[in-house]
Amino acid sequence: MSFSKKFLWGTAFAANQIEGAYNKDNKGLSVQDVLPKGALGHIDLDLKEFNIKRKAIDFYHKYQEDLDLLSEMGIKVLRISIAWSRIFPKGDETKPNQKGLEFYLKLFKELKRRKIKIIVTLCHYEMPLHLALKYNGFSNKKVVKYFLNYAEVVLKNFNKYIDYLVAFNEINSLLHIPFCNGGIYKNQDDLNTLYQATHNMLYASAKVKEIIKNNYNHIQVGSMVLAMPFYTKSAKVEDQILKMKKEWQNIYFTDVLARGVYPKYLDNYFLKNNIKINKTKEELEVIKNNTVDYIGFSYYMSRMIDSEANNDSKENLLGGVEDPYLEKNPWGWNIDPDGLRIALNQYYERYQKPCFIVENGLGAIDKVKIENNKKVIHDDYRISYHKKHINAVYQAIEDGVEVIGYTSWAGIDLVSNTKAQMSKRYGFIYVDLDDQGNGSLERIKKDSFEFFKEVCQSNGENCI
Ligand code: BGP
Repeated sequence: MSFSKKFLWGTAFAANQIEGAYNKDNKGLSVQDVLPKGALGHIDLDLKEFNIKRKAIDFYHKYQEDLDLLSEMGIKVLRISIAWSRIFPKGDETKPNQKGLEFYLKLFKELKRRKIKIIVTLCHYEMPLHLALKYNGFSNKKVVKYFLNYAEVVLKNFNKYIDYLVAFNEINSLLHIPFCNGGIYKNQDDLNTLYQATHNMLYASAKVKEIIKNNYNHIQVGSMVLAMPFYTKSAKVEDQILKMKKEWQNIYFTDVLARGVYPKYLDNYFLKNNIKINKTKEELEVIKNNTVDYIGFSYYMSRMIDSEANNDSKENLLGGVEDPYLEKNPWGWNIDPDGLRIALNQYYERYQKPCFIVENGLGAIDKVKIENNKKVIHDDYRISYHKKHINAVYQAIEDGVEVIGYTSWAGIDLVSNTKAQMSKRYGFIYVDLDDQGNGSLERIKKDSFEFFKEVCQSNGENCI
């Protein structure tokens, strides 16, 4: 058995983590511009603190050079996101910013010319700041209207370039990073506000699918959730019950998107906790009739849970306790390739829809060395991470799971989301930039560049 000839190998990134040029060509501020320490940090509305995302790796000006390198690697697909605040600087305007559209048109044309397929994320953790401050983000249905207007503009202008689409990045992380994900500025601990926002986003996602189905049905629409299988610390029944409940909190997003109905366990959770959500009949109809074509998800790690401990650690977004059986990266994220096989099997068994791994990678500290007058980065740890995870995908395919593709996070070093650090590096291509914003922005191929090139060329054979 081998990977199907149609399997899509590629890489992924998000506008706010690479583009920089945060106020160029009429771009408005996004929630990212006021998160100087990343998604888990505080909000700095005065923009007084240094925020590396405003500069990032300057993809806005260097995209040609970067696409040359990615083409050399032989990727078949690239997942990009569009910065909403480049198209609608404040978010509630009626007419789009032409300069923003021009930038993405250039980018799409370049990708087409290079025969690279495109996955678009409409909102990857970067709502226009104005929508967060004035309307409290997605907790307000007006923001759904503005988002759908933005989605229609993107689709009208770029539909012929887009192959796959997801509306929101890691929609399920809203409960954990509400400001970064959904622009929830006020009442971040209020369950009504949070669950109303998740409903509004689930509806908006289904509505985008409806627009696509009716007008641009060559585009496949997927979910995009943060997958994180849970293991229990012990075989005790209390741990198993906790696992079930924790999974509900995560899986209900794909349950709604893939099955088109709210699961009973969630309705009951709302009743029990006196959570009252405004869901209209029309919205529920749209959700019912516009389920996703594939299950897109990111996978970084699994988590261990323990009914006798506090499982609320925020560092990895979904919480949990220390897992003594797994290696970790320097940020404490578990390294668990088998967890990816488990996640793939769980999604496929539950929905029988093809899966697409749209993010998977290792954050690590890389060192540049000089050898024979050449700068080199020996990142064997990253090669090993991807090799094992791709092998796990292969095993899942052997188990019977249908998988569309694998886009690594990320082809090029970029600013980390949770910590806003450059030193947490993910790329196969190094970028000379440190956490304080110093550096020439030079791009240097790491050892993993050749490895992933071989993955693309051999159709994954070097990992099985
Ligand atoms: C996912 C996000 C990405 C990315 C990745 C790694 O949750 O979709 O935007 O950043 O995690 O996380 P971090 O950058 O915090 O290491």
